[in-house]
Amino acid sequence: MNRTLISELSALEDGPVAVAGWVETVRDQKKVQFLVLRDESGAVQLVRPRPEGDDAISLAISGVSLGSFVRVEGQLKHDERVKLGGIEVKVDAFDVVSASLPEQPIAADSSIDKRLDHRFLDLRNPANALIFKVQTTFEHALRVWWVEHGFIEIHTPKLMNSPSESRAELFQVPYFETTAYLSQSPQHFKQMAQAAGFGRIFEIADAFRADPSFTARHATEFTSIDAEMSWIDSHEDVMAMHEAILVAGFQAVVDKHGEEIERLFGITVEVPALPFPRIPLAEALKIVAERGYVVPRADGDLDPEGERRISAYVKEEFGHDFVFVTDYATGIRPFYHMRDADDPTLTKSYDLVYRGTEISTGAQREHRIDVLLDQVADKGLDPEELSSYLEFFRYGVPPHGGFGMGLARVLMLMLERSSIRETTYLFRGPNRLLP
Ligand code: AMO
Repeated sequence: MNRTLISELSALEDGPVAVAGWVETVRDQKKVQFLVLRDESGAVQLVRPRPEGDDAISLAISGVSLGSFVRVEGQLKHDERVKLGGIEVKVDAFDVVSASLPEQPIAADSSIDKRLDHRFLDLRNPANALIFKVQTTFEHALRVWWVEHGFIEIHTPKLMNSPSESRAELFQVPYFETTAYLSQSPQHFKQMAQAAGFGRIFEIADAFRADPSFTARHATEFTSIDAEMSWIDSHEDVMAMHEAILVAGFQAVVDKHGEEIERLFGITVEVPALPFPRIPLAEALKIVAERGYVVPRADGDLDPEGERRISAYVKEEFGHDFVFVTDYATGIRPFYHMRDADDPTLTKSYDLVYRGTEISTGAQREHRIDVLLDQVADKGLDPEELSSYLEFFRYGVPPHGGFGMGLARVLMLMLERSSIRETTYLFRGPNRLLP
């Protein structure tokens, strides 16, 4: 008999079915044995009246350890009195396909570190699995949007011969006779695609940062959502694309998982309204200062508290969870950001802040080689080290811009989880290389 997914049982008529999954609970009573069986789609109650003097099936049920994977054949019966979905399966055959050790090493209230040590068990929790169903839907919606708008998907190398962002937070790996760097961002290669005449590209892939911090939003390896497009007039065109893909992604998540998210997390995901508010950085700093918080950073950037405060303001004023903070000062942006023609102390760039946390950086890039070389010099960088990147611009590149966005941060904030450890399949941090 073919296996039926548990979620599909309720639509079937009473009769024979086969189901398979892992044993979540057993109530081994004298007269009747009850189990809850869970698979990737849901849970169902199994029931077996205990025969006089037991038999092979009742002994197998009594002996099965929680978490074991089993295959069951039986009779599906609709019965309103059954709390779990109004159905149950009366067991005819019970096969322990892969037994679990008897003691479960984690419980729902174990510490996050302990849970991550046994992540495969942690992910059996339907709420944790839901995060990755949401992730799939979200990424798919972004891809669909990009494909429908003529973007090409690229896969760029993660082994590099030069740093992709800055010399800070750089992983070095021995590479035959030389040293390679793990890619911190596909920045160089997404811009190369503009020189290649691809027009519009995206990539969803790993990025690596040797960042020693232990915050809720930093990992040493994370999935970066990147896009880059040619023939823009300013960073405004990038922001317009950026907010459009987010709306598409959120809409798909709400449509497909809204109810389950409410049920398992007790929260309502809302599709953000267009356009997202935009506030120049200088104004954002002024707003948070007027509201009692002077950002204590010499470089003039927002700090995490400043991000929380500007988000709180935007929520109050505009009822919005997102804000594009724009026009960052040249001193706190990388050399490749285009500077404002009227005010070269500013860049044509933005950060996207969602519910108080930065989720993305975007900008128009400098595509004019002479200006780019000036900016490299201005930042005190070595043009020799950047020679492969600079080469792209010597044969013509259209005006272009794009953004990079951390996937796990978006999910953490969307689903109101406490850390990207919860929204990353397998988290990597300074103290974690396992599992
Ligand atoms: P940036 O360095 O701001 O920009 O990174 C973009 C986004 O990537 C995510 N991110 C991280 N997520 C988890 N752990 C980390 N250690 C980490 N570092 C960054 C954040 C961040 O907003 N090349 C530019 C982007 C561009 O201009 O296209 C870049 O990498 O969500």
